[in-house]
Amino acid sequence: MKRTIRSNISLIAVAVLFLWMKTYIVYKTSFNMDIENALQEFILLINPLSFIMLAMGIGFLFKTDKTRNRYLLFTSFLLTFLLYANVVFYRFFNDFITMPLLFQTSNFADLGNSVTEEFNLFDILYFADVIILFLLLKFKPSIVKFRPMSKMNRRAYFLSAVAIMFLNLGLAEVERPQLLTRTFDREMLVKNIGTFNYHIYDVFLQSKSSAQRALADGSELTEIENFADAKFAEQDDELFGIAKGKNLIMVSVESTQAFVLNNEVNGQEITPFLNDFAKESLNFTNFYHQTGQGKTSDAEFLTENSIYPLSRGAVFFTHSGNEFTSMAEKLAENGYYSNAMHANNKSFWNRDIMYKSLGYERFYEVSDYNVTEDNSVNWGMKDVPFFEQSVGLMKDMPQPFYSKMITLTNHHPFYYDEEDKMIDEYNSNSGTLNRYFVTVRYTDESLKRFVEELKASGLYEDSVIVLYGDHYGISENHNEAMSQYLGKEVTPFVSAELQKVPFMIHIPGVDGKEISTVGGQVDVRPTLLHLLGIETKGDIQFGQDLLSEEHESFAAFRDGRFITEDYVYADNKCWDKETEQPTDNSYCEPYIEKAATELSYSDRVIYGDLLRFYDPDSAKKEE
Ligand code: GP9
Ligand code: MN
Repeated sequence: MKRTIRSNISLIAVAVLFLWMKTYIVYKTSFNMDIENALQEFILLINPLSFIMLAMGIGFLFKTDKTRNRYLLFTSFLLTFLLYANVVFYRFFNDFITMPLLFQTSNFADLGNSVTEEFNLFDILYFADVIILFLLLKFKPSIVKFRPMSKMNRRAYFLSAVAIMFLNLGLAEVERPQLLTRTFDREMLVKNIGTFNYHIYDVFLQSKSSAQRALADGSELTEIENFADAKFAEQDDELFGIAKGKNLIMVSVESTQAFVLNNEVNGQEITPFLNDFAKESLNFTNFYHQTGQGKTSDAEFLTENSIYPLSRGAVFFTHSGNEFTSMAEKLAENGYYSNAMHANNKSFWNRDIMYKSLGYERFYEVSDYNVTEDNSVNWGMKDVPFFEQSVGLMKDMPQPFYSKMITLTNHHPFYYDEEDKMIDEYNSNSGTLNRYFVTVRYTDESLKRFVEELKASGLYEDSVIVLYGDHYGISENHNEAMSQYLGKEVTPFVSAELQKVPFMIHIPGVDGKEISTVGGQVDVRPTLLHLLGIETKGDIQFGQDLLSEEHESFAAFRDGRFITEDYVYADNKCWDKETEQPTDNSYCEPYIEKAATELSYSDRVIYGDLLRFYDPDSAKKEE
């Protein structure tokens, strides 16, 4: 009896079970993953299984016990080693290993030291199952005997592995829509698809971009340089350098669309502070976001580089190893202390890595803030304490500084604490839109308090304050409620116009002014640098200074739509801005080509990592 039970334990089943259970235990003990509900827990439990089954399943193909045993042991060891490497890395960096990170050789010196300090004698426990498997195979091979399977059973084994993978991906999609195309946070990826699949996905992203990069050479850049030079809009002499030497504080205001400005809900003003602040600022009233799937990070990418983000995926993830000539870097070269402030997990949108490529000297992230249950809601720390603590940090910064700040409270699903509710919810069939007004109002209040604190600290007079909306907050899924609010149908024209976001530049001592030229986030870099008295001629930029006489009214969206002075191109139709109705397509035709050329040049810069061939000094000499 005893004998049959023993010989019934299949070696492959043992190898799978050991590694599966261990991975789950490691998830629970060595990584700090927030699990919010039973579904997430279930996903976490099953996510390593399909990969492990497939990897160990290869064992069926070996003909002799010896080679098969070696393969299974080696695979157990290798996968354990990968898991363990992540554990050690996580102890220090609170993050998972990525391929671009392994290629960032300049970080290796720091990394080596931090990693060796994180080893621990008890870590041998991570390998316990591999050791047990080894001992069993060596001394008690009869216990874990390989049981050959019939062809049909083997097929069933592989089919169930694939089925589990699809179940996992399906559940992950429910839990986090567009998980892979948007490539959110790495923690979220590991939580949903599992650590092993995550590494495969990461290798895929890496090899794809390496191939495109490898095929590129410097000659491509010349064509793009010519394009950028032809596009350059000469700065206005009177405005150039008007804010020279001042600090630059740029706030990415989460999910804030322009339609809330100077508008009411239930008779209550939605953004009283922004409405006043706009009057004291250079206020751009036809400014559009141009983001794609990378959302907030795409807005950051656009404003920093004056290059478009990608049409799929987030460039912060896919091309974080590229060379850039960002605003942060340029300001640092001009004596600024460039930094970013955002009280969220630093690896969200791969910021911890991308910010280094963008040349920020410091990233003030969640661990730099005092975040408590009380001062958090929805996605994390509330905007009021975020700004309050940020001013505290700013007081100690060397001046002039450039701080890029990102708010968080007004984020989908727009949950708020009752105590922060300053206006009533709207009443429609969309809870999202109803709550949106309340959280926008809260963020407006937080900005008001921020400016008050800057005044109290003495920083206000020495600082240019820039506010921009990162992207839409209300998607087209809420068109019915939106049309109820706007009192008109949300046609493709209205939808495109809803992509307008606030953009205001406040310069102490400079009168406010409304500027109605059509522009977008891609125009931010040259506009701001020129105000700070820094030339951008010769830089590879796809945007233009919005304050230049030569600025052309135009904003291309990442999905092929665009806006001109008089027309909106959406849903393959040309809409007349005045009548808000479709008109003859020929009015838009010349711009269709223009938008496509511009976006494709921009994509080539990213895919080919072309800025690595760019030499600013030689560009200057040629002038
Ligand atoms: C998270 C925040 C939100 O750190 O920037 O990102 P989003 O989902 O808006 O792109
Ligand atoms: Mn955002």
